[in-house]
Amino acid sequence: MATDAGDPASRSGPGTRSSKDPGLGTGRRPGPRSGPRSGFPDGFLWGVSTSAHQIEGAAEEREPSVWDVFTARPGRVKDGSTAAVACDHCHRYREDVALLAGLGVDAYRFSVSWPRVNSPGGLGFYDRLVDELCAAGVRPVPTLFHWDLPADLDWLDRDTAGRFAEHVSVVADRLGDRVTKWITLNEPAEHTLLGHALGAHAPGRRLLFDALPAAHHQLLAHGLAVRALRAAGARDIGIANSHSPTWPASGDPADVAAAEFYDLLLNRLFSDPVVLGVYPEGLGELMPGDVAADLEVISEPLDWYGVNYYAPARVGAPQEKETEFGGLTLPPELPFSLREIEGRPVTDFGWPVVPEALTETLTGLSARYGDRLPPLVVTENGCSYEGLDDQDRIAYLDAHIDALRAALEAGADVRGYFVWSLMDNFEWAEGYARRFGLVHVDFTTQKRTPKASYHWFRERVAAARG
Ligand code: IFM
Repeated sequence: MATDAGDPASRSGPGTRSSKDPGLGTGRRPGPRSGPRSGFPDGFLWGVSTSAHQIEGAAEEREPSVWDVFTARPGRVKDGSTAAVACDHCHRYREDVALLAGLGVDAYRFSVSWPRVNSPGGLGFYDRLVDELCAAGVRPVPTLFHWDLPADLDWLDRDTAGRFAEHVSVVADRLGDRVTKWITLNEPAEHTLLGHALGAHAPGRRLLFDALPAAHHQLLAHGLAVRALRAAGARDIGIANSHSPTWPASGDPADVAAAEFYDLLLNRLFSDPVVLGVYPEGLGELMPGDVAADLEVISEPLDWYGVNYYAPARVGAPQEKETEFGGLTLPPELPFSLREIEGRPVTDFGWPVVPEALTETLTGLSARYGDRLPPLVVTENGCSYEGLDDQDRIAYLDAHIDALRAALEAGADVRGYFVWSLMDNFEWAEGYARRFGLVHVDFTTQKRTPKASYHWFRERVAAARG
């Protein structure tokens, strides 16, 4: 196995615990599960996340997705790369599962590629992966859609929602004897905004508000998927929605109104229908079809609600000209503008590090939805930094885990935390330039090397269980 447990990068860090390094491959340690002493409830789920298109490679063994079409167009991915090989995970999954076992996590969140499932032998890969995870004592938590839509489908078509439910039934029938925890969709907000409204992600459309049907059809697909999973006997179902607290750029009423609208569009557009069965004010009218009937489906009860959190947004009144922000080109037609959050460290991606906004997200969701909100799980949290001795990542994760604990203390019902990501991977329009992994991947040799954060996270999890 091309790992390096003896890497000097593994030996120190701000949060490094003093207990003896058990080395890779040890698996989960015996002893008490998490308990009140650590501040985390019994059964709290510790995990890491990835997605199919970002790690699997083996593109020639599956049908194309919208991302293959998008990356083939010049200039769409910053370093000109594609995910054709990525981490070659399809051929190296055993090594990657050994890394998960060595990390001592309870669960692994990965995604099932719909184009691969449509291809001969595609489901067999997930069969083998799930078997390997179960044998290693790591609970498989598949996401059923993480942006890699089959190239011949389109979220602007209502039919895609029904096709998704069929795909979900096929996957659940094959894996449901070993998989008990499921995620329907990953971040429909980003897939709508970046992929359909601003054109920065696949399928590369720049429709602005005409992208809203893509959001509605994904939400409908989510509800139909919940029904399909229940029909297949699943009892532990969630969604992974992104949430960013939205801070007005100033107290000026125009900035406050713009921030409120941004919150509606990026956060509540995706949580209100799922949790409450309603669209936020003014947005339901813009959706296609029999919206009231669809909302019944979209609000199928969930067992838990997943939150992907990275950073808050600072939002101001619209600007008169096109602006660039965080690699996005924002047209003046948008009723808001994005502003820098000053005075904070930033990741290599330029995202501000604001751990207390995770507390705000979790407590804010609890306050808004009260008894209607199922238990929360942080399904993604992480940061991009270079290097094997990634002390900045350790500091980021440590502070965010503390922020999660603060939310627990404030009464939020949070049942799990997943780091994004197990290993460096294809970061969409950024290509391989952003490294989010606990494990370094050399994309030339495919050598995996656990970073300092890998060793640190293993100890952090063990201490939290203790
Ligand atoms: O890499 C992505 C992931 O696919 C979805 N959530 C955000 C991550 C970091 O950008």
